[in-house]
Amino acid sequence: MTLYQPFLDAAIALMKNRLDLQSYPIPEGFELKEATVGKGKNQDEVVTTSYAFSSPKLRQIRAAHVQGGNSLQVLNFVIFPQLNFDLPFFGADLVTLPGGHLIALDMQPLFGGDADYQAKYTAPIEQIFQTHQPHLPWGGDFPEEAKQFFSPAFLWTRPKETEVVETRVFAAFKDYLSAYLDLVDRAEPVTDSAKLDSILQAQLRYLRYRAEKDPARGMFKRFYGEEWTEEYIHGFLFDLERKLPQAATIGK
Ligand code: DBV
Repeated sequence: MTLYQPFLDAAIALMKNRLDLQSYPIPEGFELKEATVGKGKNQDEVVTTSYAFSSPKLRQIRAAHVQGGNSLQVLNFVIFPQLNFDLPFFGADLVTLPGGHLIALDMQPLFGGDADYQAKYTAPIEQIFQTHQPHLPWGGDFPEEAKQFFSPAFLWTRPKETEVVETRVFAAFKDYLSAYLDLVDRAEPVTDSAKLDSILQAQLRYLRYRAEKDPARGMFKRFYGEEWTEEYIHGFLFDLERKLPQAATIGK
């Protein structure tokens, strides 16, 4: 069992329990992708598998799981709400590279600068953040321009020990996802057209940033080539623009 498989299994089990989960299409050629990397005894298979679902309030729930041996494991898991809800995104970037572990876990705000919004969506997870943060210290340097996309409950950490990932990070991941599903339960659809437009603009801002700055782009290009990588990023990982305008008609 690889490092992040239990995270993926737990997330899917929890969501099956709590959501009316439907399947979401994964473009052909992206469900499973393999490459052989390295030479001689450093040779390894890198396998990337993709998962996707939707629910009545959540437009796309998707995960990319990269498995390439002990020093290359990634689970990137993001939930994009329907455009008629002002819910934050659920964002988890769990990364293990030869240099160590890098963990980003958050409910990423649509309107990071808005105090009322932060109160509505960060206050409910403040307690969970306080529980986990002492064991998962701040991971340091962080792209300045990315800050607007994170909440005050952002867990950003670089654990030295794999055991910390297996225990503390795993616990935090399950707590954050469970708290997110509580927010989803309570969420009411937005009907005001100005508000709907601001949600659409905020989703596009987030999505364009992530697609443009995807830190995995270099890795994917090396493994699977440029064409596959760009199509994976824009056609699956961050697909909202491709899904417009249908996605924007929901609730209207
Ligand atoms: N990151 C993704 C996707 C990945 C992925 C879709 C499927 O958004 C993996 C794979 N993240 C990934 C990898 C690395 C990072 C790093 C492979 C290591 C890159 C490398 O060192 O070569 C949070 N992820 C990071 C970093 C941050 C994040 C801050 C360090 C980047 C750096 O050092 O430049 N998650 C990431 C992020 C946002 C987010 C920037 C912004 C909204 O949600």
